[in-house]
Amino acid sequence: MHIPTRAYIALGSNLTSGLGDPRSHIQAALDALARLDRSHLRAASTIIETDPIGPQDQPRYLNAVVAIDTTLEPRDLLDRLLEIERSRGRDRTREQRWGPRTLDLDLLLYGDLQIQEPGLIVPHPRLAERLFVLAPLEELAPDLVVPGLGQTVGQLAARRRSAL
Ligand code: ROI
Repeated sequence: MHIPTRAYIALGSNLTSGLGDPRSHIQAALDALARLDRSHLRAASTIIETDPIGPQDQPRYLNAVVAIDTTLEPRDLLDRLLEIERSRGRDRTREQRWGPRTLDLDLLLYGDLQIQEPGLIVPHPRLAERLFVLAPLEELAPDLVVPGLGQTVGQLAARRRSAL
């Protein structure tokens, strides 16, 4: 057993499906993350309602961020996240880029690792642009310095707010 790594995961949903509405998708994801193997859920932000970024002709989103401590490798963690998405009916092969989704789980940060692999870029490449990620992340970790950016989450959020 090695030492767990603190990872941050973003949750988003703006679509009702046969399985439920956005709040139920977020709740199901939180439950699944709380049960994740080789991992402990350490903190969950409040669930916020946000205007869609990207195409505007879609419903508002619910967004949240969680912190976990995990001994899963990044790729294994990503696979678990995609599995949870699929359990809520998400089919990434049949959707438009930046369109509505039942459940979106993004691996934002994995300790201080920087990873550039097909399908797995950490820190998440659009983290600093997205207040719907920065605001809930700031609740959990305002003083965390984002690897590669050299700024804290709080600084990035403030910068983003003043750019709006
Ligand atoms: N906009 C908001 N507000 N929240 C999201 O989670 C979200 N996810 C997306 C795009 C389409 C970029 N817009 C979003 O994937």
